[in-house]
Amino acid sequence: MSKLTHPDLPLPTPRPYDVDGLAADILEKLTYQVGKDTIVAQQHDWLRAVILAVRDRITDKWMESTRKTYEAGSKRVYYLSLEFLIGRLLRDAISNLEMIEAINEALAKFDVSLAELAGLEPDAALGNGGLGRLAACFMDSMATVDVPAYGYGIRYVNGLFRQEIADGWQVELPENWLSHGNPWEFHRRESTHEINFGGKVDIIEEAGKEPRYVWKPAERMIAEAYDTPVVGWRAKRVNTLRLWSAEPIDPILLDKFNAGDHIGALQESTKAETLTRVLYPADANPAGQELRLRQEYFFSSASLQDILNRHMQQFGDITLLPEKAAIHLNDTHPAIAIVEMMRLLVDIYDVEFDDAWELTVGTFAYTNHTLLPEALETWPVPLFERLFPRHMQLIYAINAKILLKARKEANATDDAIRQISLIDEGGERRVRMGNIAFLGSHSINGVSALHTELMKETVFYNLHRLHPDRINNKTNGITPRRWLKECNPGLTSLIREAIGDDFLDDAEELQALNSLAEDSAFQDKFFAVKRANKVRLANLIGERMGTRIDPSAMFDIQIKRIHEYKRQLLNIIEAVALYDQIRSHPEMDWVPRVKLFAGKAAPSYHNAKLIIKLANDVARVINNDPAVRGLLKIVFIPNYNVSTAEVMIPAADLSEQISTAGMEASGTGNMKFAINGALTIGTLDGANVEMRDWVGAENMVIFGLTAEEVEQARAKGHNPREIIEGSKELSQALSAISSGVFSHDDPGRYGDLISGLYDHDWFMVAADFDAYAAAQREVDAIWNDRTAWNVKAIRNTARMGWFSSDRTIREYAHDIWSAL
Ligand code: NBG
Repeated sequence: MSKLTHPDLPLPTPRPYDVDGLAADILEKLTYQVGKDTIVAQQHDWLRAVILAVRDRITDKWMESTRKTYEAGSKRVYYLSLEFLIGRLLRDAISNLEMIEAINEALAKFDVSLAELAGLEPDAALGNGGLGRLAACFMDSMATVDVPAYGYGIRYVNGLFRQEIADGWQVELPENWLSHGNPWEFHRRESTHEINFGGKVDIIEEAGKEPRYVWKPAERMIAEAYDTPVVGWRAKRVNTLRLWSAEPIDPILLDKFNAGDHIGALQESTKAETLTRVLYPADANPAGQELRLRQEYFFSSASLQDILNRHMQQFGDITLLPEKAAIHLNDTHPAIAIVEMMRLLVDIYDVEFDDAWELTVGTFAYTNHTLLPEALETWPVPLFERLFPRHMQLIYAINAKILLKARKEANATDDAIRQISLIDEGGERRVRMGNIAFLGSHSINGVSALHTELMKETVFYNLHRLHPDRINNKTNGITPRRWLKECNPGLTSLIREAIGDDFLDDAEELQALNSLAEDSAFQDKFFAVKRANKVRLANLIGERMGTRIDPSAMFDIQIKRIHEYKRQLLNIIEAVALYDQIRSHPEMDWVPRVKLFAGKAAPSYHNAKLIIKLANDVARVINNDPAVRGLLKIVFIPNYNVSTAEVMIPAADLSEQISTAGMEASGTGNMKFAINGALTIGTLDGANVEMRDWVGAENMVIFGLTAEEVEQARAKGHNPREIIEGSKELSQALSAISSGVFSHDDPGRYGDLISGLYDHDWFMVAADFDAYAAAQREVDAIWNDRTAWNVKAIRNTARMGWFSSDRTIREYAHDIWSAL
């Protein structure tokens, strides 16, 4: 038995949590790790010292957790994700370790403020949007509910781009989150794996034996691990986020260097460095470039080699894999891991092909995050073959096996066979990653009830018929630590005062607030907290943009990636219509509103970038029109990220969740707003549907076409022109935009955008406009009855506990991973 299974060697004495012990430790880190004297230390030095001191305490628990997992021979969960949108870690870690006060006091001894230091930490933005943030919430919840887990991903040097707004347009700049180093991570120079690309496959035939296939790659590099420990609530468990970085095998080719080719000498380094340099900035649509495919394989292969090594080291029996490891694919991005698993099992571990397939399917599970058909990744066969010749052979072999079975056992029709195949043969032949992910997994889940049902009817129609037991639903959730406790300390202390601390361990205990919803003293306090959060946001906007907003106005917020299906355009057009109304009817009692937008557009997504420009153009005109008398203000906050969300969400009165029904798989921002006491205006899309079930239809404002109605309208071809001409408000707003009222400098700027609405209106902006405008006036009416508004807001907080990612993770652990 190895030392790993008999850990009788001692662990160090855990680090102290008392104020003096902490202060001594921080000072020690500052001196010996950062190398600074207190009298010259800058804020960044203190930040580093504090992080190192906090990390030590996490590390103590990490060792314990790891030993526990080894000793118990527990099953481990491996969450493979190309994105982890983590944000800042310091406050989160201190909160989960329950040492906020102690650290505050310890730092006070040096006259240093924790809040100030925490604000200096860069955001780790290794993700685009919902999918990446979900992975980060899941890391927190897996540690919290005590699932032994590893997150596996890429350590991008440049995370999601920094967005600046120049003359109203989005400008992308590199984000360098590592510029001051990353004190959270441990660089594991010993945990490396070789990753190969290209070349050819040799077939070695010996009499009486199955032929062997030997991949002779053309390119080789190294994947090196960086580990960040992730601590769960009350430090119950610490798991590992392991991010891979590419390194050259030969950092410098000396023969080339000596021959005077100084640039060529570095070519291996450059190649490796490029691989893990940037996160692809496309959200919910495929990046489609060779480098992206290389990234996908690079991290999948490194992770699988790592997983199999660990498994064999501990259990010594490859057939135990499904019992001891659950590998989860976060979308199709790591789907190539299924083929890589087959390669490792068949070629390296000498497992029979059919047995290897059974082990693979038993181990893998896949979450689908979007129905947009164009977002299901596919790769041209020639590209795939060039980079992964052995994998291509395996794909053909798997495909033959599957199609034969489908024909024989399921009597699949020719058309069904075409849809099931791993290769798309219509036109240029392409490898279908969605089909690989589905067929190589024992569980395929959607992320909301509606999305899961639509998956069965649309993108996976034939695959679902072949395997009717595989698709299941796991409605998304959010971690209530970051998205309630830490981002909204005011509300958290109010709730603790009112109902005690149980909700901190089980968010569903928030239900106890229901009995206080009608209590006017509680309403006043709830309102006061919201007001303070709005002041905080107003200050941030003042500082960052020099724009003044009035905290007594309604804060109406839409923050998320900019996408046509998310319909920021609908929101802007409604603002234009409202602007018109306010000017034409100055006598009416308009509700003062601030409409806040933030979000990034994929750099290549033309219409999304135009929508950002439109928001800014409209804002400039409306905000400067004295006839509006400040009743309507529009603000586009640049560079939306996790930290900005943490300030905006607690300050929201109204949450805009207005996607075209059937198109938003779940949404998770919707949950964050509602738990912080915002009312939702939204369509019956994604998780909004289940939110309505939980918070009650009377506490949300739902409008617009249902998914079924959208489907019907598209099928029968609706007539948007007629709809627009039938709505005076809408046609006026559209003609103002398209005639250049908001773009004097370039009157034709929005011509195409608006004529798209007349011509096809794929996203049902025109079709839903009247319903949306009416819903907004309903919102105004509720706002005018302050008590009614407060009651609804409180009920939102009280009834959102089910949307905790702890609940989601427990469901994954029970139903998919068998890991609890
Ligand atoms: C996104 C969906 C969201 C969903 C998140 C997390 C992708 C591909 N999908 O609706 O658009 O909330 O995933 O599941 O980014």
